[in-house]
Amino acid sequence: MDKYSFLNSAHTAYFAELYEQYLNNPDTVEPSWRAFFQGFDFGIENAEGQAIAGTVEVPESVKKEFQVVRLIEGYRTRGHLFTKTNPVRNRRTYSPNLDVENFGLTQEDLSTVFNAGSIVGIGPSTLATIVEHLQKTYCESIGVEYMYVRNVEKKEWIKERLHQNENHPNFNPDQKKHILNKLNQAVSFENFLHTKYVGQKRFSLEGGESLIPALDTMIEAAADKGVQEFIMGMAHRGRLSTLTNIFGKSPKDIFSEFDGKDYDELVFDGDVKYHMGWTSIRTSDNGKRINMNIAPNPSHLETVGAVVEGITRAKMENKFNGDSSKVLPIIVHGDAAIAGQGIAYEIAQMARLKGYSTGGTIHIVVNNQIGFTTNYLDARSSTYCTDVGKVTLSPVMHVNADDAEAVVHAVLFALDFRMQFKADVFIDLLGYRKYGHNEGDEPRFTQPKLYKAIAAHNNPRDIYAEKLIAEGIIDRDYVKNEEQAYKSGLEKNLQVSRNEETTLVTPFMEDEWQGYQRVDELGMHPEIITA
Ligand SMILES: Cc1ncc(C[n+]2csc(CCOP(=O)(O)OP(=O)(O)O)c2C)c(N)n1
Repeated sequence: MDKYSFLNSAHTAYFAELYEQYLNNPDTVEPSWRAFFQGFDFGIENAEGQAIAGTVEVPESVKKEFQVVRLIEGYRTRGHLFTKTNPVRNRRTYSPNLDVENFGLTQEDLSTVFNAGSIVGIGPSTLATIVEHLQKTYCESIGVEYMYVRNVEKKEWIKERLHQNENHPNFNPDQKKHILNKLNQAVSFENFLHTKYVGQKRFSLEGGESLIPALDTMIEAAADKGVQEFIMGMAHRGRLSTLTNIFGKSPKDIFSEFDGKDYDELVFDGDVKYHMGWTSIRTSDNGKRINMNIAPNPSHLETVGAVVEGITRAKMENKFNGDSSKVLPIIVHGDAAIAGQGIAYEIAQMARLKGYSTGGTIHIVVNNQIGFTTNYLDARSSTYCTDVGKVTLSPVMHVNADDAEAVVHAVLFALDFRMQFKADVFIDLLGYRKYGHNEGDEPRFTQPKLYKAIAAHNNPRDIYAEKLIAEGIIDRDYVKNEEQAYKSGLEKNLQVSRNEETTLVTPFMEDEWQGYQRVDELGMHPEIITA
C-alpha cells in the first residue's frame, strides 16, 4: 500500500491549513507532520515541483493544495514587490515573480477549486479567484511587509485585517468628500503660495499632498479612541501645509513670515518658518478635546524624532500615569533622511526599552524618491527607505500617494495596530516632488526624465476628484467651488497679514512649561566682571 495513502483529497482543507501553519511557524506543528512537510518542501525544492520518490509521495490533488498554500505565502511575503505604488515611474523588476507557474501550478489549474481559499477567508475557490483576491489584497495601491513579524498574535491580526475588504477601503460618500476636501486644502495652499510668493522657498508638499487627509483622519480616529495628546515631528517638506491644514496655524501668520516681517520676539531671526514648533488645542469632529504639538525642528534631519519621543514620554508620565494609550507620537520623515541618518536607527532601537517606550510611534515617510538631487537608487542599499523599521519587526505599508483612499486606509491600519499592540508601525507614502528640493532649484538639470513625467502628471486632488465624479458622488463644479472657497479664505488672510507689522511668535507647549524659567540670551551669557 502507498505509504502516504492517509493523504486523500477528502482532507485537503485540513492539510492546507496545517501546511500554512507549518510555513508560518514550524514549531507549532506536531513533530511527525513537521517532518512530513519538511520532506515535502525538500521534494518541491529539489525536483522542480515533483516530489521525490521514496521521500514523499503525495496524491496530486493534495500536492496542488500545498502548492496553492505556497502561492498564498508567496503573495504575503513578496507581494509588496509587485504593487502599483509608484505614481510616476516603473518599478524595478524582481524575480521570480508571482506567476502560478513559479509555484508548480499551471494555467489549467486556474479553474480548479482549492480548499486553500479558506486560508485567505474566501472559502474553497477556483485558483483564478484566489489569485484575483491575492492580487487585490497585496499588489495594488498598498504593499504590505509583515511576514517577518515573529509575534503570532500580531501576524494573525494583520492577516485578518488585510483579508477584510481585500485590503481596500470602503468609505461612505461623506468620508470621501472629507478626504477630497483635505486634499483640496493641501493642493490649493501650495498653489496659492506658488503664485503669491514666486520662487520663494516653501518646500512644497506637491506630489505628497495625501499626507494631509492622512494626518487629519488619523488624528480624528485616534481622538475617538481616547488619545488626548498628539506629538508630532517633521522636517521641512510639507510643514507649512501641515501647520495650517492640520494644526490650525493661521495662514496670515505664515504669510507674514513670507513677507519677511520681523518677529515680535527679537531672538528669532532668519529662515525660521519651517523650524518653529506649534501647539494647538482643538476639538475633534466628534467633540473630543485634543492637544497637538509639533516640535520645533533643527535643520539636522531626523533629530527631532528623539525630541518627539521625549515629549511623549514626559506627557505620558506626568499627565497619564504612564498610560501610552492617551498619547500618540507621529514622526514624519523624508525618504533620504530616514534611510541615511543613524539616529533613525537609534530611535527605532529605543522604542521598546522600559525607560524610553512611548507605546509605539507612527512613522510616515513622505517619500518623493529623491534626496535633494540624489535619486533613491544612489541614496541607499536597502530596497526600501523604511527598512530600518524591520529592526523592531514593525509592519510597513508602502502606499501610492496618488490613491488618497488607500493612504487613509493605510494610516487607519497603522493607528489600530499601534493602539492594539503598543508598537511602532511605518507608512511609506510613495509620491514625487513636483519642483526642485526648494522652489529655487531646477530639478531638470539632474533628473530630466523623471521631471518630464512629473510635469505631465495630474495632482492627486484632481485624480481623486475624477474618481468621485465617476462614482457620481460629486459633480465638476464641486471641486471648483471648494477650491474657490478655500482660496478666498487665504486671500482674506493675506490682506489681514499685510496690515500687520510683525510676525507673531506663539509659544510652544506654554502650558506644560509653566513654572519653568525661560532662558534669555542675557541669562545665558551673564556679564562677568573681570576687572
Ligand atoms: C543631518 C543632515 N544632513 C544633511 C542635511 C542637508 N539636507 C537638507 S534637506 C536634504 C535632503 C533630504 O531629502 P529627504 O529626506 O528625501 O527629504 P525631501 O527634501 O526630499 O523631502 C539634505 C541632504 C541636513 N539638513 N541634515
